[in-house]
Amino acid sequence: MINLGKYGLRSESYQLSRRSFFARAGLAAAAAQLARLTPALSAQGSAPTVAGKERLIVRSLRPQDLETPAALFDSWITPNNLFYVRSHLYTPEVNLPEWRLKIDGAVERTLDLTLEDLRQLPRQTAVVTLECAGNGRGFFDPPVAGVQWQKGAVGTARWTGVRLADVLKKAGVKSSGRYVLLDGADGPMGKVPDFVRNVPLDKALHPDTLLAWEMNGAPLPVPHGFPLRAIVPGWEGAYAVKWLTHLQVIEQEFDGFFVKTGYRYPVKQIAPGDAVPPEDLAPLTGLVVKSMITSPAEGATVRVGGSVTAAGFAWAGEANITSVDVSTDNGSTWHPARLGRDQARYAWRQFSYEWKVNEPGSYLIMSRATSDRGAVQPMVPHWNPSGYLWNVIDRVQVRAAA
Ligand SMILES: Nc1nc2c(c(=O)[nH]1)N[C@H]1C(S)=C(S)[C@@H](COP(=O)(O)O)O[C@H]1N2
Ligand SMILES: [Mo]
Repeated sequence: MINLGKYGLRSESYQLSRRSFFARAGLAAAAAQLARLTPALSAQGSAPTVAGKERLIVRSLRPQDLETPAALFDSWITPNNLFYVRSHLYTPEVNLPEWRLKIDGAVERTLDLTLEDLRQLPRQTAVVTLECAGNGRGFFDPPVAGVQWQKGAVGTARWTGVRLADVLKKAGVKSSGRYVLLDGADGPMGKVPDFVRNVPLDKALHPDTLLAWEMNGAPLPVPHGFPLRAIVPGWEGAYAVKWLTHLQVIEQEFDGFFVKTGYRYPVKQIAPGDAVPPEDLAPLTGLVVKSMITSPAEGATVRVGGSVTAAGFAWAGEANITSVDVSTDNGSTWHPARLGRDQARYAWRQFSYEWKVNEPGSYLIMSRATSDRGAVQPMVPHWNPSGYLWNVIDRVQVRAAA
C-alpha cells in the first residue's frame, strides 16, 4: 500500500485515516496526487532521503518523521545518524548566541539561562531508550490515523546534561506547583497547534529526569532538539520536548491540544474500532514491556543444518526486563534467550537465541519479553483510537532452505 505519510501529505492526528482516504480517492488517484506533489521524486524513481539520515525510512519530509529500519539496529547504543526522528512541526533554526531557556510560573525567581549557565550545574549522563508512543501504529486493525510507524520509532542514546530538578531548584518551585510545562522553539503550523507538553512535578523533580545538550557525545543534532531537550526516562517519547526554550511551573494541567487531546489512552478495555468518550482517556506516561527482533530480517532465507542467531532488543520503560523468550514453532514452545551484558535503568537490553534449523520450511520467529513488574507482552493488541503503545509479541517470518 502506498504510504502517504511517507511523502509529507499529512501530519499525525490531522490526516485522513488510511481507510477513509482510500475509500474516497482510490489507489490510482493517490498515486497521481503523489506524483504531482513530488515531481523530482517520481522523475528519479527513488525514495526521498534526508542528509545524514539517508538510511532511514521517510514517513514525512516536512515535518520530519524518519523511522529506523529494524534490520539496522545492531548495537546497544543507536548511532545518531540511525536514530528515528519524530517532529509534529517544522524544525526550528536556533541561533545559539540568542538562545535562552526561560523558567517562570509558580517559582520564587524567574530565570533566563544560557547554555553556559546550565553547564555550571552538576553534569549528569544516562543511557535512555526513547520510543514514540505511536511506534507500531501501522500494525493496528482496524487502522488508526497518524504516522504509520512500524518497528523503528525507537532508539537508545547516551544523553548528557543537567538534572531538571537542579534547574527548578535554582528557580525555587512554589508549593502550589503541580506540573512543569515544556515548550520548544517550534511553532504552530497551519491547523497544527504549538507542541507544548507538561510533566507532573514528581517526575520533573526525579533525579533521573534531564535537560540534555549532548547525544552520544555530540552536541544535540538539530533534528533531535539542538541546543537542549528534555529526557523523561521510561516515559513515552512525547515528553522529551526538543528545542526547549521555556519551562513554566503551573498549578493545573496545561489546556492545550498535545496534553488535553493527544497522548491519551483508554482507562478501560475497549473493543477494536470503538470510540472512547474523553472522560475515559488518561494521559500516557510509562512505556510498556516490549521486544523487537532485528535479526534475521523479515523474509530472510536461512540454511537448514546451520545455526541461526535470533537477536533483538527488549525494554519496559521504568521497569526492567527480566527475561525474553523465543519461539520458532508458532508459539508451541518457548526458549529463554540470552540477555546482553550492557544495561542501564531505562535502557533496552539486547537478547539472542541460537536456533538450530533442522528442517526446510517456513518459520515464524517470535520474541516475548517479561518485566520485573510481572508484565508480559500480549498475544493480541490493545486497540485504542490513536494507536499508541503497540507491544504485541514480535514476529519475523523466515524461510529455511537446504
Ligand atoms: N518541540 C518538540 N519536541 C518534541 C516533538 C515535537 O514535535 N516538537 N516530538 C516529540 C515526540 S512525539 C517524540 S516521539 C520525540 C522524538 O524524539 P527524536 O525526534 O529525537 O527521536 O520527541 C518529542 N519532542
Ligand atoms: Mo512520539
